[in-house]
Amino acid sequence: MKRIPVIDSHTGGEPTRVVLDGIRPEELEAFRRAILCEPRGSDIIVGALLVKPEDAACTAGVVFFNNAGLLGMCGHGMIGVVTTLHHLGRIQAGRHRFETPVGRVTATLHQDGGVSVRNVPSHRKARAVQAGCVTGDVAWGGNWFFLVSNHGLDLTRDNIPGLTQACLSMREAVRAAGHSEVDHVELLGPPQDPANHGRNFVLCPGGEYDRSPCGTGTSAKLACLAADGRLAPGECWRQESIIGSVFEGRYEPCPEGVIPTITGRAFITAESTLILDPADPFQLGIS
Ligand code: PYC
Repeated sequence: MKRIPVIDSHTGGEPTRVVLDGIRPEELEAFRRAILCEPRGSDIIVGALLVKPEDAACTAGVVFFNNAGLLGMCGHGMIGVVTTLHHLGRIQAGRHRFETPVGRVTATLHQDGGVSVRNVPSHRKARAVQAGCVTGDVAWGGNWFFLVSNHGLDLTRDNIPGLTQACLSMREAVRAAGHSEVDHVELLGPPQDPANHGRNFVLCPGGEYDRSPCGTGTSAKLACLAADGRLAPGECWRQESIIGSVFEGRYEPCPEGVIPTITGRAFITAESTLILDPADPFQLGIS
């Protein structure tokens, strides 16, 4: 039997499963779906494998993964990792550095349990790209996004199946328009709560939607707002998700574009050990 200790949390409704041990980075692809997907989990979980950092000044290296493959960075996931390490007594309030496959990020754990993630440099690559019947911006926030405002759709929970289908078509169209790097689609609209500045619906690469406002998606949005001169450095942008959870975003200018800082909060939901029994025909997940 293979045993994999994990801690589960959610950040604004979006789950993170932190793998504490039992998997070497080179084994991750073989066990990725066993860790996340049915029958032990679901397609919406994002995994975070903790690895030894190359730089000893970093708390850990983190490899994020989902039902479709690896993620560059993950904002909600990093908030989950910091909350998990604090839950385990491995870190205390203060600043902590982490290595990710797309660069180093700094996370500050606040006394009230909130976490601010200073993300990798983010930028808008292309403005007003025509993709089928919509136009949108292609931007990097630690993952690649196609951000669309003129979709004409209601950003409401009862419309999630329709939003999902629309995003899948838009992703195909923007890739066909020459942006093959795009794997996330972010629909933007007005907030439901007037305390916030915008609402989003983010479709992730494996066809599931982000329950949180998406840390890397909010970073891509900040890069676009900065490029359009619509948000000043240091000014707060409150991004609401499709289920109403909120991240606060701010940016500092940098030569590549902006360095976003995203603030949110995670809650621990489970401490467990996954068991992979060689006699189980579905030990590696249901594919
Ligand atoms: O918070 O960056 C994020 C994220 C990416 C995919 C799911 N959540």
